[in-house]
Amino acid sequence: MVLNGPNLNLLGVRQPQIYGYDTLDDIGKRMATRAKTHKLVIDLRQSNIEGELVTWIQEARTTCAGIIINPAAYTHTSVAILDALLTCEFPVIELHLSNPHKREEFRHRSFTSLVAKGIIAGFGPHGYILALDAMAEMLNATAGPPAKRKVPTK
Ligand code: CA2
Repeated sequence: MVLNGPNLNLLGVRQPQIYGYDTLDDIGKRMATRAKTHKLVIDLRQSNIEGELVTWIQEARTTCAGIIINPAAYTHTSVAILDALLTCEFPVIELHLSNPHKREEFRHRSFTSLVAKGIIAGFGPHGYILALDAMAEMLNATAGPPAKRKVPTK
């Protein structure tokens, strides 16, 4: 599951100098194509509502292999999203289009980082592809050596 927090529905429409020219729809299409090469399927969602993101994280616990999440402003504020992510037993990757550490000090603190396996930040929309590749790698690694994998690689 690929989760996106508040205002990311405005991607490609406002502030392209910070967040790039791609819309979330563009990103979703590129991720879906890339996901096929990894034999994965993505479910990309966006919400401006904290509780909705929490509900989707709970849903992902039983339906998904991992979460890539750009919690947007909730990165820096949401204990509720952190608590929901803490209940997940699969890999969580935190993702940001910009590099929050180059920005205002209040963006330097991330609750999500406490649970994330890894963080990708500052690569714009391409970060979503980097995160997907990293997720595929992690899922393959946890599947064990090729002989023990349930899904054949070819
Ligand atoms: O760099 C990121 O991806 C952020 O998660 C984006 C958040 C910001 O609060 C984080 O500190 C870093 C803001 C998302 C706002 O999205 C917009 C997209 C287009 C136009 C305006 C806002």
